[in-house]
Amino acid sequence: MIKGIIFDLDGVIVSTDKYHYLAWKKLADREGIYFDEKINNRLRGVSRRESLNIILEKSNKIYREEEILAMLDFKNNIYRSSLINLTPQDILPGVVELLDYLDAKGIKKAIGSSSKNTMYILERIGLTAHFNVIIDGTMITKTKPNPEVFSKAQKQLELEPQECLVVEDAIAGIEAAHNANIKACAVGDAALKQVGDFNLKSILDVKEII
Ligand code: B16
Ligand code: MG
Repeated sequence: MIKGIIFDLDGVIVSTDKYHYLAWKKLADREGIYFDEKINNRLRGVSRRESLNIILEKSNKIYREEEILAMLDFKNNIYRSSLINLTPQDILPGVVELLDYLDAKGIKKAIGSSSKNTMYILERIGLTAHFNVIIDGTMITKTKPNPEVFSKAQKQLELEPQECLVVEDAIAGIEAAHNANIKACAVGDAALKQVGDFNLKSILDVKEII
């Protein structure tokens, strides 16, 4: 029986993925590195540092550590500036209805995100108080597909893995759920690629599974 749902944030609750793309694109253009939407899909759910490593696969230049750190800051500053415009209207369709439904059913809710900007994003969209547990990029040492983020959320929910479901848009996130022995509902890019245990057209289809 499902007693808790662990939601990824970016691409599931809110479409900050487009802002990540635009900020990385600015950095790649500045550095003269080829970057497109296909490469961007590999960054979904992956930490900031690991995302830059993937982008730098297309570069021949060897960067010094301080240059890497400066690039991470450059990207995050652009990304943070775009988050200022986030409002509750940016919550993805069906999310609020699903959260209310889970409340009515007494099912616990958690966030399991790789983002170090999670708390800021949740505050901007007014959803912080809706979650029993929030695990984000500041609380983990290993990025998805490592199971750390979801295992931590599952333990803090005080549930067993088989009592939880993860909702994810990233292939790396679906793998992370599986590595945590938790079944995964795929939405967005991951659903298109049919990598979930359940591949959903709408997040509201979670209602049919629990
Ligand atoms: P930040 P999620 C992930 O969020 C994003 O999908 C990924 O593109 C990003 O690099 C990562 O957060 C780190 O984000 O730079 O804000 O710390 O999908 O796990 O909610
Ligand atoms: Mg995501």
